[in-house]
Amino acid sequence: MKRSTSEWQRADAAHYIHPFTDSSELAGNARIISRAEGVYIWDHDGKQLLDGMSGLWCVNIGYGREELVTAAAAQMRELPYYNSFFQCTTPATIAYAEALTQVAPPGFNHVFFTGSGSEANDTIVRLIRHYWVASGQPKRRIIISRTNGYHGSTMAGASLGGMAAMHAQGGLPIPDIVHIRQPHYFAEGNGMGEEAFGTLCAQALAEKIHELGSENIAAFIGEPVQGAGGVVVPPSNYWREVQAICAQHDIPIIADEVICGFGRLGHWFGSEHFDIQAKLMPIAKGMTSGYLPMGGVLVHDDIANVLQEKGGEFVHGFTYGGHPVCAAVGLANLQIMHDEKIVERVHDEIAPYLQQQWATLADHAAVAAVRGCGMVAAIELGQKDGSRFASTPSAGVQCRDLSVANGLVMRAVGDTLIIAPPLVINKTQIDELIAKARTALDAFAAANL
Ligand code: PXG
Repeated sequence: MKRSTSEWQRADAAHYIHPFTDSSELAGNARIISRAEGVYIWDHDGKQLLDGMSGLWCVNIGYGREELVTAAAAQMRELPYYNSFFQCTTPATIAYAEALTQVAPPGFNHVFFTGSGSEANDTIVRLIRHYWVASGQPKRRIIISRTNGYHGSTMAGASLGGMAAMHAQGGLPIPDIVHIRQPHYFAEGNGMGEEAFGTLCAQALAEKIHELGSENIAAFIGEPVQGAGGVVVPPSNYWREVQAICAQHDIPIIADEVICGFGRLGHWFGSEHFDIQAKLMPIAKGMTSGYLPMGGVLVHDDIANVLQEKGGEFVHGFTYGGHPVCAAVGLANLQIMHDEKIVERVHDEIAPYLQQQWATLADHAAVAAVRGCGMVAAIELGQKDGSRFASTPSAGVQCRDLSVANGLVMRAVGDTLIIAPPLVINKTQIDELIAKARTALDAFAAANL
């Protein structure tokens, strides 16, 4: 359908309720993205943008990959849909489950498929409590999570998440989910050493376990690096200490790999970067590089075996769980990751280059701090002493809008600018990204400082 940008915007405002959007602010101004290729997207007026966010942290292999189109079309012709209920499944679903467990860390030999990361986390809440009942410890129901974590938008996903604004809508969190402090050094470190701060945050977990009683705790959940919370990279000792505390109390760790999985941190899974020995891993996004919606839960043998022996029927499932077309696209995506050695290339070459170049922005007058890990990175906008700018609109909104106007998609989380570019970005394109980010910062500084 051929329409002008303003015609699309009018129809959008009239009929479409956007997620995470104040529609009174949107008021017919939606950015209409019409096509994409490689690491670039084009809006409806033909303006080209470098996609510094991989869509929404998901288009890891870049746009325009014919292999995925071919895989989807072939699967649709052969078998567009069949379910995994009532002891059925499809070859594509099985092949993808097998291929996923081959790239997962040792001990992860099973996967439960869902339609999204949120559904994966909902599945986990039921699955882990069911596991403890089957293990003869039914009191273990409480899941400990973290403030400012993000685990999805469904009732359980948003409850696991630690976003106050989300809890305020819809009466969340649901019972038996509690939150401890996040390991956000820039925001909460108060000048103490980074490792000391890491210990303080890990100790918050020990204290919570002591308060609630380990016999009542089902699991601890966390993103290896918090994504939506603002690319919060924990102090290097944090996960090691969390791991030890959980081991001491026999509390399984759920590593939410929805963003960090599939090469984002330079390993197949973010857990491997931090040496987290998880028992459950929600996955989504990078499974299909966002070409089709898909999620899942990777289940460690320690849990899968108990469920298989003593769990009986797991009374849970989604119509589209293990969808054969999504599975075929997931398989083609994995094949590209293998053939092009994408994880190795990110680890050895591209992530180090991105982080090295990103770090050069630290000298800018508008930048208080920079950080990053693998293919995610953040800039804290502010004075060198860490204080924020008092500008209106906020520094984050201004810099993000200047960046987009200048041809680079960055995302603002408050006054934190974040990026998560496609894993296939090359060094020349990274140079372009850094130059465009600097231009946006210069324009912000010229208008405000
Ligand atoms: N876990 C994590 C760690 C996520 O980042 C989900 C679960 C939920 O996945 P689904 O597929 O249900 O969206 C996510 C999703 C943002 C933003 O503002 C991030 C996500 C979703 C929407 C917005 O950065 N991540």
